[in-house]
Amino acid sequence: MSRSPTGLARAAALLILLAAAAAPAAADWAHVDVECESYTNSLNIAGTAIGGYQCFGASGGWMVEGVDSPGEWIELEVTLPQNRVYTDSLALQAPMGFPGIVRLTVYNPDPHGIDFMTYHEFTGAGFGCGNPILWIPGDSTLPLSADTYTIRIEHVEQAATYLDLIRFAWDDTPARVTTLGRVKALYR
Ligand SMILES: [Ca+2]
Ligand SMILES: [Ca+2]
Repeated sequence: MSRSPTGLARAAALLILLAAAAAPAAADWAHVDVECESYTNSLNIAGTAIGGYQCFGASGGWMVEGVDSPGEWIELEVTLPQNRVYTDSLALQAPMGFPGIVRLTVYNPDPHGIDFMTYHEFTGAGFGCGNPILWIPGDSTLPLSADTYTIRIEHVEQAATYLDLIRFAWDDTPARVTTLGRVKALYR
């Protein structure tokens, strides 16, 4: 049995199409960053007062100091551009060798209820300029619609925390859908 050149070309095209459909798409992560020093509200209970801490090594040149007692928090606004499953990470510092936990809560503005929480568990590597700023991922994902949210970052346990930046990231890989109609079209 022989195939016409056109038939061979169609078969080759089909194989290429199927290979493309089967190949895993490389992740293309997009993100939105919010500087912690842009906080709009805060609660200080004890210890050092909450305020800006200037440091050339920090994102935007500033961090937030004084989030050092359980129950203390800062609040910020973030606008998420798409309906996505987001991951969040916090850039922070804490005293060398001290463990700590910070909770991030996402409030839907209307109605103003709690939508999601993630916990960030870390061990400090020193704080102040010249010490590393750690990226600590949240412990769960955040399926959120495109909207403006209030974010609360709250001290839960132990180590004093210097807060630098929040990053919300999502996989922005374009969908590559191969429909049955496209495959059939090759044989018409
Ligand atoms: Ca404090
Ligand atoms: Ca910052």
